[in-house]
Parts: sequence; structure tokens; C-alpha cells
Amino acid sequence: MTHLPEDFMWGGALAAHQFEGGWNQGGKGPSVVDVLTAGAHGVPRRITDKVETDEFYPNHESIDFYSNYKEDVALFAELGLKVLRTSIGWTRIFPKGDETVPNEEGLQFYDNVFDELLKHGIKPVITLSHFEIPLHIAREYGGFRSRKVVDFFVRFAEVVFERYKNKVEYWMTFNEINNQMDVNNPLFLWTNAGIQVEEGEDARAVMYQSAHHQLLASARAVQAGKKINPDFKIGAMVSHVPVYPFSCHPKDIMAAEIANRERFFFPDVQVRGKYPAYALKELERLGVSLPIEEGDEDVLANGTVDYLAFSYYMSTVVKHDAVNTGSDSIINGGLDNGVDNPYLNASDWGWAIDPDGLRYTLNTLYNRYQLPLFIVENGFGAVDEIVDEKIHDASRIEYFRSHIAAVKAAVLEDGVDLMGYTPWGIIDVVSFTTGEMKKRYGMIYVDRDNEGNGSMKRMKKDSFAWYKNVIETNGAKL
Ligand code: BGP
Repeated sequence: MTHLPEDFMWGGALAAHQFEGGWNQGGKGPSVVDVLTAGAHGVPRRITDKVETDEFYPNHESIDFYSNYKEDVALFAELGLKVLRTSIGWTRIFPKGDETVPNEEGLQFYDNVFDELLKHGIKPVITLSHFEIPLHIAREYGGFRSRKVVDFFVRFAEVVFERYKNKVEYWMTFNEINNQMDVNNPLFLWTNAGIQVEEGEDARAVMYQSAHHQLLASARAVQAGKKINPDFKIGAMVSHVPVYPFSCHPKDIMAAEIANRERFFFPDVQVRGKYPAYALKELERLGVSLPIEEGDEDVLANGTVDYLAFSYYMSTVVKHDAVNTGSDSIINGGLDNGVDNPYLNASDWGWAIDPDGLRYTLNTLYNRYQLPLFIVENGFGAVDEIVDEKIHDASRIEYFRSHIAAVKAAVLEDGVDLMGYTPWGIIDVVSFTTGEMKKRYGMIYVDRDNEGNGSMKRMKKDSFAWYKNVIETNGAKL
């Protein structure tokens, strides 16, 4: 067989805050990303005290899907997408996060978007929170430090499950929930959990303690969803960056095993319903106890997920006796003992290009969890040039060709159960880590620059026709 199974879900992936815009329209409240400034190559994004200052906030307008959703959905339909993976902006539904009554205008917006998608035969695949924790919850409650936030999240989940139970079948709880394991990057704890670490605090301890709440929130949402519609498929979503040992030196092998746990901790709990032994040992060493209350262990055990969704962009390498001194060294994953991989090239942003790593990841995750997998992000961030009104994004096409070939090998030769593939940023969006527009992933170009200038006009890149053909042939023609 040269093509993927008939029901394979080809799609595209987006996240509300990175493409919707309309940050304060329709009754929407600010979320944690609405106080993130634009960064730039090597310059990190900052969290500001206020939502509006002299700074530029790229997520506020993004690419304004909020006003253009019909035109954009028509383009997605022309591309042939079978599913669109996106998120529901939590603060469109609960502007502050702790209200009891949802915002009807926000709910109506997603009714309109989902109806438009379904009209074109595109199924929505929905993340409940893609870095979109209400700012009020982060500031007033300290995000998931507070157990109260578990209830707020579950209320939000129940409201949207109930409202869209006949329109959405596939859900995920938190996007890339495991990013926050990298506690040295303040962006991740802020966007994953709504937390800023105070001076004198042990960031790792704070992360683990709030993670308990977030894992409870995820498990309770799974249970709540199944009550509302037993046919729902609710998954966890993690970022997977496989860590290779630099050599066959047994100490490098062990260093990689330990580094890989950073990616596995959250899914280990969400899939298996209990804390893994290595984490309990680390907590013991740190002298940290989790805020576990009576009944919590049952909640985790009974709220396991139906599938594991993940993003894959790159791989990294560790060497047991290396010390990483470069704080912006992305190619080695920012790992303490990370080194560059001499066998791979990298994108302009230093992300190692490794299609074999995707096949390896699919096998690793499938063997570890024995659950259906869903690739809900994969892609190539690059600068695009317009030449004679065209965008010849040959390197993006090459990236996708090699990665989809790896997907086919994993499914057709290794027997991995894979539900679908949704390339990241199917239309150009604001980059998450840098806040830039020039780091583009899309097959549809958007005329907007890093400073927020541009007509917002949409244009098809060469990759558009290429991917359309891949979908039409179900992966047979790459
Ligand atoms: C993931 C996020 C996305 C997305 C993507 C690409 O971490 O889930 O939101 O943006 O990475 O990253 P970036 O935009 O920083 O290139």
C-alpha cells in the first residue's frame, strides 16, 4: 500500500490567540498571551504588567481571522482539509475565568466558525486551552497554583462540551502541557500554567505542585466530557522533542534517558493515570510534596485520555560531560548537557530538521502508551519572499515531503496507529516563541509584518497546491 488509511485525518493546525485577533472584541477578556510583547531573533518575548502600553502586542490583532473567518475557511476548503485543529479562546467564553455565566457572544462566534467549517466538510478538532489562560486567573489566583482554578477550567470545559457536543467530536485538554518542565524559560510556565515564579522560590517545586492541579483539571475535564457525550474522543497534547545520546557511551545513553523524561512526565500521568516512579523520586530529592487531597488519585486514574496528540518539530542531542553555556542555543534544546547534532541541518531559527526523528517519535510514543496518536503540529518556520506575486517555498515543501514520508513509514511499515496529521500554522500566524510574523509556517501567506503593518491580504504559496495533491491522493503522491 502506498497511501494512508481512508479515514486518515489530513488537516491544518492553528491556535486561537495566534490567528484570531479581535482580542477585546465580542466581550473577550485578556488572556496571558495578551500581555506578551513581540520578541525578535534571539530577543525573548516579555510579560508586561498591563495589557496596553507603548509596546506592540502581536497577538491582539494577529491575522484577524475574527473578521475574515468565512474567507479563510473557504481557503481551507479549497486546500482540501478534512479537519481543522484549533482552540477555543477561554476568555471569549469566560472573560475573567471565574464567572459563573458564560459570554454568549463568544459562544456564538465558535458556533459560526464550526458551522462554516462543517458546511465545507471540515471537522473541527479542538484544544480547550492553547496557552490561553485568562489573565485575571493568572494575576488573582496565581494560575494553577490555586486549586480553585481546577473548577474554573472544568466549568469552561463543561460549557463548551455541552454547547458544541453535536459539532465537535475530537478534543484535547491543554496544548503542549509538558513545555513547562523547562522552568528556566519563564514564557512556558506563564503560558502553560499562568504562573510567574517569585524570587526565592524553587521553580521546579512550584511547577510540580501546580502541575498536580493542572493534571486534575485535565482528568476531570475528560470525565465531564464523557458524561456529556460518550462518543467524544478526548486526548492529551504534548510537545515531543526526542533527545538522542551523543554516542554509544553508556553514560550518554543514560543522559538521554533522563532528558527524555522531561517530555514524558505529563503524558505518563495523563495516559497511565498515576505519577511515574522517577518523578516521585525527584520530588523526594527536592523535598517537595504534592497538594494531593482525598480522591485525587481516583480522579487521575479515571480521567485518562483516549489518544495522545503531539507536536513534532525537531530532535536534540545530549552528551553526558557537556555543559551548555549558550542560553539561546535552541538546536540543543537548551538542555544543560545539550550539543548540536553534526548529522542534521537546522532552520533559520536553529530547529534541527530531522524527518527520521518523526518516525522514531511515532514508534517511541506508540510503544510506550499503546494508544492512537495524532500529529497535531509539524512544520517549518522560515522567511518567505514574494517574487512576481508568487511564493516559491521549496524548502517548506521538502520539509513536509520528508516528514510525511516518515509518517507513512511509521504507519505502513511499523504499524503505528495514527489518527491524522495537521501541519502547524496552515495559514501564517504570529510565532509563539518569538512573537514574530516573519517566522512563517503557512501554505497561505498573510501580508503582515513584525511591526503589525500590512494589508492582511491572503496569497497561496507553492506548498498550497502541493499539499492539496497530497490530501487528494491520501499521501500516495508526495
Ligand atoms: C508550538 C506551539 C504553537 C506554535 C509552534 C511553533 O510550541 O504549540 O503554538 O507556535 O510551536 O512555534 P513558533 O511559533 O515559536 O515557531
